[in-house]
Amino acid sequence: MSFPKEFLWGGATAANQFEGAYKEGGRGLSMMDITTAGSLDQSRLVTYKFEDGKVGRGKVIPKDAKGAVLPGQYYPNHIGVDFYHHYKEDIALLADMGFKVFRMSISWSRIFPHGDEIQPNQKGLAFYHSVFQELKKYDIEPLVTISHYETPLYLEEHYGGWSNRKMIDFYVHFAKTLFKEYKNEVKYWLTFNEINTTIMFLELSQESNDQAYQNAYQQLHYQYVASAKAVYEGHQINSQFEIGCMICGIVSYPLTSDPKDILANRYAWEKNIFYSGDVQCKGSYPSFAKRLWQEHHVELDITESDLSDLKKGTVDLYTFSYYMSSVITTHDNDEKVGGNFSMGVKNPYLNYSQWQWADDPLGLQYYLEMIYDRYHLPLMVVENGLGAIDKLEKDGKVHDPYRIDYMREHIKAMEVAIDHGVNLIGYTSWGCIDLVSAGTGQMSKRYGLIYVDRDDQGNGTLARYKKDSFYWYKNVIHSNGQDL
Ligand code: BGP
Repeated sequence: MSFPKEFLWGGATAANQFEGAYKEGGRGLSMMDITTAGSLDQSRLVTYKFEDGKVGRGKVIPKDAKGAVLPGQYYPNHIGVDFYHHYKEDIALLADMGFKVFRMSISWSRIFPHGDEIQPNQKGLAFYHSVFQELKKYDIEPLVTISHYETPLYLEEHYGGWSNRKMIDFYVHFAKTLFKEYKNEVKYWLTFNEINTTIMFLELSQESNDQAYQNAYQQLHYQYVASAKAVYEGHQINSQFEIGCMICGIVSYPLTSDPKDILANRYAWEKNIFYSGDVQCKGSYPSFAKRLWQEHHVELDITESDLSDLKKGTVDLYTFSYYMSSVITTHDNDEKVGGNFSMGVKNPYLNYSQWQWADDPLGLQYYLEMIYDRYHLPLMVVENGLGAIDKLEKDGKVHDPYRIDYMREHIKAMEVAIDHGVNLIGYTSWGCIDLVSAGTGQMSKRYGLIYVDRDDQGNGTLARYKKDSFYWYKNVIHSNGQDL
């Protein structure tokens, strides 16, 4: 049993949680810039109406009567961990660990401040050239997410965001601009981060009525078409590009052997995982889509040319995040799991993190084998890790054996899946450098192998420190996964 020689070991980040410099270099505002700490969980899926009657999805933007974004709120994403000014130092640290790949996203509003311009912001383009050049110095391959949970705020306010078909063109123009600009610097691309969460987390929202499903499925459809057109265009620009989908991979199990639970779990897989994967990997809607739409009386705007675009733009890679599994039941009175983004009922066989995320390495093996069997595409785990509260000791050390244990077991699970025939080509641990948590909007839920001195109130020097997991992961990479 061993990892292939060219296995892509590395780590992952997202611009809105990491980059900071939200007003520098000509960058426009993005939806995430108006997300206050801790508000994302409740507000991520809120559907709201603009004054002109258009329906948008996102947060209710905290504004005063004149329409200015309300001051006095804390916006951790504005600074992130300031990768914008620390990228040289950060990339040197990643290189020290022996990274082969670095997953990052490009901030859309840094390239198109409003989102509907024809000409890109040259300063924005230049920033990412500098990052890619720095990565190249150390032979680190960039893996770029084109849209990681952010759209320019202007597009939300003036077009209603993804409820509007026009978004397809704005997105494709953005993607094409990146493909042309970086065609010799970037080979691996992901179109949308965790595209399936639009549907997956809808039931957690207070507004999960038929109208919310109607909006969510429609927005998803436009995103699928946008993704497929981008894949197609990308291949015209550089046939060597490897362009993937990115799915939030939460394995679910039935709680009991009651056939009703078995069926409910199967339906959960279809809605949460297979719906998006099938469209993006197979190029058409699966047969069960009809049932899902009927369930909520959904009627979609889907044209003939959309269907042909979906066919022409299937992805080259299936990538996904994996943190936890969940349990589905039709029975009442079972203990519900709380915590950010976790759902279902408690699994008595598993341990839970402080945020109630079930620690389940076997679930990763299960997912890898299930998905590979379904699509036969190369797979990549592009997010995995343990969110925990870390302590910076006086001597500048951070002892995080819990993180090492978590990663070790998940890496072992990947190795078994590879041994069972799965074509897994890479692994990027989430938040390899501490960053702002998406779910809690705070710094204190940390994933990094590198500690960043910054707290939930925004205090701290932003200095970087190597955690114990840094040295451990360095060894894992050096031994190509043998020394765990
Ligand atoms: C995924 C997102 C990431 C990331 C991660 C951890 O859903 O793609 O952006 O943040 O989850 O979640 P959290 O930050 O809530 O712990």
